Amino acid sequence: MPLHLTPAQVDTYDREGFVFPIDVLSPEEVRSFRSELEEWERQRGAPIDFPEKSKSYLLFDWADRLVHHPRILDAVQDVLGPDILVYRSTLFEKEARTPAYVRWHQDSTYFHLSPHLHITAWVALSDASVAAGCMQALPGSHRWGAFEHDDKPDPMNMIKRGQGISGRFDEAQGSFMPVQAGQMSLHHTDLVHASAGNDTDDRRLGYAISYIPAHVKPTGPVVPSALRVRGRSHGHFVEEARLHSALTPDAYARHGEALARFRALQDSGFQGQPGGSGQLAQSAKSTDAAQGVKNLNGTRGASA
Ligand SMILES: O=C(O)CCC(=O)C(=O)O
Repeated sequence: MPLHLTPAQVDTYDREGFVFPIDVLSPEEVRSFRSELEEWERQRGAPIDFPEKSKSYLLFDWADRLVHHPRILDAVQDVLGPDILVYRSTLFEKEARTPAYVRWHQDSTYFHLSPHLHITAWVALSDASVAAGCMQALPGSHRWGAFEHDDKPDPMNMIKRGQGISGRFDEAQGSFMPVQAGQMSLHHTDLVHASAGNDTDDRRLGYAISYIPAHVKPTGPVVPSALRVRGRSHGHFVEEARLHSALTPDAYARHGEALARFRALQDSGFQGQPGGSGQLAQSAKSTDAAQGVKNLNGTRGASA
């Protein structure tokens, strides 16, 4: 018996590669998470950006509470089973009336995990309507295999290197995945998905949490870190410690170490493609990623 999803929702996820909307947060919770984030942004005088918007659960109380939220974890457990790690998170933020977007892509091509069992819980902290640039997906594409990706960096692309699939789905619209504040969608790591700009007067805030079952293994030359949030760890990742004091120098140091590990892998290229992690030593010699790999291999397996 599922813990939070209905059997029909579990079937939909299996068949389509995504499922929505799933109610997870009360209006009070949405208000408190969003106001904590926006109070921090007000103090710094700018919207959240890298590095804080990546793996935010190692820096902010609101994000720590979200990745441990029992309703989110219950829904994720319905798909992944009882031993659950957070591999990464990204706050996908589109300011009001901006053309921020992501290209058609598959997360698995640059997450460097095997098998492909990672799931993203995309939790809406504001309404993500079609007009606000909610996610779009190609139903069933999680079963179509891996597509070749390339990098097209662009300031308006919310994914750092602008990863995406060229020339295949450029004109496609896909199925929209609108969610209201407090709801989430779940999508499979092999699903082809994208999103367009925000044409509304509110910012669009989606906290995308990448959960993996603890038996999944990292591939590639650097052991990345992950946070155990339910059940037991299987020892395949450097274990992150749960945040105990938000935004302190200690929290920033742990966050920086975790991000360095993640980026060294992510910036090494695409899994299974020329220039991907299998060929890291050759392809990434002159990049920051290569330097990161060099530094981190010295501390392989050390705790973050
Ligand atoms: O928030 C978006 O529009 C894109 C999110 C995304 O690509 C993801 O969560 O994998």
